[in-house]
Amino acid sequence: MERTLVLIKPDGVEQNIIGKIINFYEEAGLKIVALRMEKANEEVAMRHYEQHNDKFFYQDLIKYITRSPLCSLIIEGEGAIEKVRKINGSTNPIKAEKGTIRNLFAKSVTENCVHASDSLESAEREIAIWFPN
Ligand code: IDP
Ligand code: MG
Repeated sequence: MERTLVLIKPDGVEQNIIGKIINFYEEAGLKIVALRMEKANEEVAMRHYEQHNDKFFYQDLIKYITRSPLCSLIIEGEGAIEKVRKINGSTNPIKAEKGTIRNLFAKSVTENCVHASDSLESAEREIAIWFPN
């Protein structure tokens, strides 16, 4: 069964909407198969976002993702990668489709509440980063 890595980012945890966010995935018939909560350290954050290390927003992104606890989840289901990306909505909340998590809860293009893997390869890579055991 397909698996994807989701992060409820620090702004999502700070807004007290972990439960609301998880509900979106469960309502879509997806299964939460692993869940952790931790304050990410810089090394893990940098590995997770290594493909963005040349972007203008990279420093802000690392600072944001490490500032307070986040929730990491492995979510399983048929077509889970695409389904979760759709539920999350576009990166920029202004462009996010109505009813998506980012449309409802994201504050800005950086502080957009959730992360989800964008391919089978990144799901495998990201699950190994956040769930090394
Ligand atoms: P994604 O999270 O929708 O896959 P990516 O392009 O992979 O979006 O970017 C990773 C994260 O970096 C975004 O979720 C957001 O937090 C941040 N980000 C992306 N683009 C920008 C930008 O133009 N300005 C500031 N932050 C950005
Ligand atoms: Mg991405």
